[in-house]
Amino acid sequence: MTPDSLPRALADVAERHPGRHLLSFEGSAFTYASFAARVGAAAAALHGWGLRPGDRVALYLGNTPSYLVAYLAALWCGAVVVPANTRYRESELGHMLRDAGVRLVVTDPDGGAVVAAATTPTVGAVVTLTGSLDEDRHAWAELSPNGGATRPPAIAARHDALALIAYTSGTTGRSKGAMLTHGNLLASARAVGRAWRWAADDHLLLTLPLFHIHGLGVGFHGALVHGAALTLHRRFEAAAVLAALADGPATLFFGVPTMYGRLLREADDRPREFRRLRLLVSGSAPLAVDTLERVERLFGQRILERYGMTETVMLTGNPYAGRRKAGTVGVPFEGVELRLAGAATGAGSSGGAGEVQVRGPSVTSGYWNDPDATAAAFTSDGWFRTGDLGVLDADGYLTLSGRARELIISGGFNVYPREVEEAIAALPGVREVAVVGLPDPDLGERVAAAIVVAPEGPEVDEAGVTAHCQRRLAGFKAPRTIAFVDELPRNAMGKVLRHDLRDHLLAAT
Ligand code: MLC
Ligand code: AMP
Repeated sequence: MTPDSLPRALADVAERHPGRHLLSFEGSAFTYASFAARVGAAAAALHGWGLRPGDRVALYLGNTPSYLVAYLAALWCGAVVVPANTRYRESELGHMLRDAGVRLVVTDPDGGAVVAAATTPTVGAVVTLTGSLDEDRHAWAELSPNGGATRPPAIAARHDALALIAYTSGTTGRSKGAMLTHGNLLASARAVGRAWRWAADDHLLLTLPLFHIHGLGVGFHGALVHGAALTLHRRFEAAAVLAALADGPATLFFGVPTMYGRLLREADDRPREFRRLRLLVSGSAPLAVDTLERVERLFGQRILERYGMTETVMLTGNPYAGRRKAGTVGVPFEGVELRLAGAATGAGSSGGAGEVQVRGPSVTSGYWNDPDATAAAFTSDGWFRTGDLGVLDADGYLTLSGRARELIISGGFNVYPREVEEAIAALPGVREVAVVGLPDPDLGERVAAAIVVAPEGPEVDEAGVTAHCQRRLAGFKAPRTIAFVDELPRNAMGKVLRHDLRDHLLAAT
């Protein structure tokens, strides 16, 4: 029978092919069986902490095997995982813990201080994972409050039960938790796998963060449901990736456009040969045609660009065997229905484009604890509104042409201007502020702020604004361009003219 949950997928391969390789990390290797034994021990420990089906567990820790063990162990117990970006600061993490009613936080020594500051009354325990867990499987059992030696509970995960509440920046300045079931996640991983011919002998090089749907839902779930292998890196580092692709076992590599730009810079116009690689994939932000062409020239691989979203998992992709059209995000994955609705207006809209609306087995049922946001996200006939604008060509390929919402995508991380504006507006001496995205050769877009100071207030300078933002927000949300202006451009209704502001900031910097 096909596994109906993520831990079941692990247990199945571990039973049928115990010695098969699953994971490599900094010199350690894990077979499916040795990894499953760790997950079982970790599930027993989490059960010992009182974790029960439906409870929410937040993960705030870096990319290590322990992340993946804790993730599957929580799911094994039937719990719902809330992955947290490790760049988030106290208020961003605190909001997620509060909103999701998180009961248990799993972190590592680097995360301890932020977790301690962010903790909320529902959090009953904080479990801190140390590096030794990656080496010693018995250490997992000792994490249990009752000293270990408990047997793993039965797998409590179910197809229709929630697996993830994935927080994604909201237009109101606070992030919203997209609810995804095991069924949603498995449907996407399988559809993507069929499209990309993912097989058990494939090996993924994964350097994306595990807290976002790209690294977790496309990368890790894909490897797991296909009984395949992966090498995990703590972080993306261009030289290490070029070396690993040249000499290592990887057949697959997935990245955001910023990563491909950095690989090209690192390669410095010298062609490279990658030993076993068969597929490079880009997503999460628009890939420049020039980047695609240079990668093809130097690395001999035409990147397959695909499009997805936290709320929907993967939506469209260029074909594996057919024509990969530069500048497009391809055609819907199996099971995904897509339509373009009306001629949209708003920021970034372009003539003839409509809002991309989707339906399918991987699409969220809505936002946790937020019926208003859920109602607003769906049309009356049940289609999910992505907020992206697109056009379809005669062959059915989608090109994204803008966004109906004010969103900045910087290096693959999403930043909502409103959240940054609210943070800066709280700084004494700031009268008004507007935040926009400017084109950036490395990040795709960078965050820029225009500030009007209050003449009577305390002095405000660039360093002060940056320090203030970095204290309150994840570092990638802090503006990299700050301009002090006499007034913000507004229309007759008083609304900030973001296009004009963007042009002004571009001319001034
Ligand atoms: C890091 N910094 C960024 C940044 N990443 N600034 C703006 N935008 C970013 N994306 C800043 C840090 O705050 C720090 O600033 C400085 O850069 C160096 O930090 P670093 O940790 O050394 O950065 P680096 O490792 O180089 O990170 C770059 C990166 C990373 C591209 C590897 O941004 C990244 O992993 N991006 C991938 C995000 C992702 O997975 N998105 C998928 C979302 S899911 P300072 O000032 O503090 O020194 C999704 C759906 C879909 O979108 O379709 O996939
Ligand atoms: P997130 O909310 O982090 O899941 O980001 C989802 C958003 O990323 C989508 O709504 C798109 O705006 C954007 N996105 C994802 N893939 C692509 C792509 N290939 N090209 C352009 N934008 C993309």
